[in-house]
Amino acid sequence: MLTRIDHIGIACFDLDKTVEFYRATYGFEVFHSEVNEEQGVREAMLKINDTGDGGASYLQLLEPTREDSTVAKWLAKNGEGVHHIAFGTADVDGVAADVRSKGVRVLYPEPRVGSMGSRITFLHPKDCGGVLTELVTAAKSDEEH
Ligand code: CMX
Ligand code: CO
Repeated sequence: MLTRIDHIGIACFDLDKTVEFYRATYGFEVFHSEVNEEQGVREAMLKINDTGDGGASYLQLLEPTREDSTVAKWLAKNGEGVHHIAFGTADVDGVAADVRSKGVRVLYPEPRVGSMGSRITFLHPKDCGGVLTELVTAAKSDEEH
């Protein structure tokens, strides 16, 4: 079951500048930042609200760390903007299997490591009406089980 919007992923050329825009314009502060070498991104998570299912909602600001990363490729083609949406679930494996059985391409055979130790996978945008869609199980909900 999908229980919330975990985050909206926003691709940018300059993470520090984009963080400053969200701070100055809306007052959002960086809750967490990290580099995910596997995904080829430097990222900042801006927390928008807390929910009761072990996760929360965030904006995920993404700057590519290398030219051959998916985000660098996307930025070169589209410029800055909304890159993907992510739904939260307590069971990323179960939701991925369910969605796969409905004919939607799930990009990874097994979930990989995402922000803050979460487990993530992606659905192909061409099977989702042009929307790159991520599924996330927050690390915190795992710990609580
Ligand atoms: N949203 C919507 N459509 C997208 C897209 C996106 N973010 N990225 C690519 N596409 C579309 C392209 O426009 C292209 O469409 P056309 O053929 O009509 O031109 C098609 O998908 C293929 O795109 P591509 O540029 O050739 O890119 P690839 O096929 O090499 O990669 C994808 C696309 C989805 C497989 C790849 O981006 C991917 O593996 N994404 C998942 C990982 C990821 O995005 N990581 C960064 C975020 C990390 C995080 O959230 O933690
Ligand atoms: Co994401």
